Amino acid sequence: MAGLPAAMAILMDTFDRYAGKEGDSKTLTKGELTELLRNELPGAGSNKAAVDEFFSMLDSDKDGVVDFTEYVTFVTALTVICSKK
Ligand SMILES: [Ca+2]
Repeated sequence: MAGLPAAMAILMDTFDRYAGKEGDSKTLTKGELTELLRNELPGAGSNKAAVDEFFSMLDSDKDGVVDFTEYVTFVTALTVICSKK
C-alpha cells in the first residue's frame, strides 16, 4: 500500500489510537492530543504553550475537543502548505 490511501489509513489509525484513550472515542481531548504529539512528533509535546496553541488551532468550533473532521482539515491544510514550499 502506498500513496494517498496509505497516508489516509495512517491518519485515521493515528486518530483512533489516541481518541480512544479517554472519554469519547470520536474526539481528541487536549490530553490525548498532547500524547499524540509527544509520541508521533518527538519534541513537540513537551512545550505546553505550543500544545495549547496547536490545540486551539485544531479545535475550530471551540467546543474543547478535536473531532475527526477538525483533525483531517488541519492535517490536509498542513500538507497543502508543505507541498507549496
Ligand atoms: Ca471541536
